[in-house]
Amino acid sequence: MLCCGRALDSPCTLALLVGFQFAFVLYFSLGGFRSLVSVLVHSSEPEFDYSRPHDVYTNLSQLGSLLPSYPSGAEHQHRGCLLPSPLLVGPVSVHLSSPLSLEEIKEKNPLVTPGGHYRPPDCEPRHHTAIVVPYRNRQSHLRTLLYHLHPFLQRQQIHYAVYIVHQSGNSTFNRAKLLNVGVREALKEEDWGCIFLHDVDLLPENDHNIYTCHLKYPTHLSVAMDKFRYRLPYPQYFGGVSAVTPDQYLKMNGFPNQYWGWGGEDDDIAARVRLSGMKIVRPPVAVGHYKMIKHKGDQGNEQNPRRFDLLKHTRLNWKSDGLNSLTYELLSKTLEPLYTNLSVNIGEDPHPPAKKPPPLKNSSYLADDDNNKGTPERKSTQATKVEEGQLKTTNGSLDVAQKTAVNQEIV
Ligand code: BGN
Repeated sequence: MLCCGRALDSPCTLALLVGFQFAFVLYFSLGGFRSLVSVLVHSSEPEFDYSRPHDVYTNLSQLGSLLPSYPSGAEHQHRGCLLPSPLLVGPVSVHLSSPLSLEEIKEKNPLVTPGGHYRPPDCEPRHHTAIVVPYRNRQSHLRTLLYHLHPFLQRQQIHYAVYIVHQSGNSTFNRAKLLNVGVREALKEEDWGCIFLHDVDLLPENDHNIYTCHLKYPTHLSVAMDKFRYRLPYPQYFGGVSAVTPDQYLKMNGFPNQYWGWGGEDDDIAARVRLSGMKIVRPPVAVGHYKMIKHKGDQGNEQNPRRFDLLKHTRLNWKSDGLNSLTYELLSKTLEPLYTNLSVNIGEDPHPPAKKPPPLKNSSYLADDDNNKGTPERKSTQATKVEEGQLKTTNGSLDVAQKTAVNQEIV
C-alpha cells in the first residue's frame, strides 16, 4: 500500500509494471494458457502432430527389399521383432476413397499372402492378431480399408490376417452375430492371440495404435473418431474398433446374437465385459484417432427399435445368448489375395422392419391411379401414413430419455 499508493513514477510501481510485462511475454512465448499448463503439470499423454501426417506406405520399401532374402529358417527370422517397431511413423494420412483396384492394392503389398495373411519377413513376431470385419455391400469401403490397413499393420511388425464376414441374403444386418462367426472361424484356422472387431468404414490415423490385445481386459481402440469430434461419445462406448483375446471372449460368452439392425449391440458387449468381471481398457486419446468413411444410411441396417428393450435384459441374457448359442451355415470360404472371405447364412431377423410406405411426393402416382383418380380423401390418407412413418423414425432416433436410462444402466 505504502509503495503502490503513490505516483506512477515511484520505483516500486515501475518494478511491478516491468514484472507484469515480463510475465505476459513469458506467457505468450510459451503458447498461452494451454501450453503453460502442460509445462507446469507434466502430462502423461503422448503428443502427435496430426497436421503433418506421413503417407501410409512409408517405410514399407524396407520390407520389400527383404523379399529376395526370405528363405525360411534364415538366421534373422529367429530374432524377436523389436518393441516398439522401428518402422512406426505416428500420424498417417487417410484417403477416404480408394481409387485403386484390389489388384493394384495387392501390388503395393507384395508380402501379403493369400487370405490376407502377413508375417514380418525379418523377425519373429511377438503378436498374432486376426482382424474380423462384419460386411455386406460395401465394396468401395472394403478397398479403402484394405489399402490403408495392410501397410499400417505391416509397419507394426505383427503377424496378422484379415477376415471379412459377409452376411448373405437380404435379412436385416446383424453385426454382433457376424463377429461371433468371424471369431469362431478365425480360431479354427490359427491360434490367434488377439482378435480385432473392426468396422469396415473406420481407418486408424496413428500407427502407434498397436493392433494387439491387453492380456487381462478387452480393449476399445477407436476412442477418438472424427465423427465424434475426436472424443468418446459417452464413457462406456465400445463401438467401432475393439479387441479381445480368446480367453476374454470366452469369459463374456462372446457377443449377443439377437441384435438385428443398427445400434445397441456394442453397448451389450460393453455390458458383458463388466458382467463377466472385466473392464474396458483404452489407448490414449492422442493415439486412438480414426476417420470414418461417410456414407448414407445402410439399406438393411435400419435402426433397431428393439435395442432399448434388449439392453435392459443383458444382465439376464448374456449367459445364454452368445457364443454358446451361436448357429450359422458357412456357405463359402475363399482365400482372396488381400483377405479371407467368409460368406455365411446367419438366419432371418425374427422381427423384420415394416416396409416403408411410398414417398409423399408421388402425387402424380395418386392422380394416375385409375380406380381412385387422386381424390382428396385418398391423398390425405396417404399423407397421414407417411407422417406416421416419419414419426416412427423420429422416435427411433430421438428417444433421448430412454437412451439415457439404458446407458445409465450399463455403466
Ligand atoms: C449409441 C448406440 C450405439 C452406437 C453409438 C454411436 C444405442 C442403444 C441405446 C442406448 N446405442 O447410442 O450402438 O454405436 O450410439 O453411434 O442406440
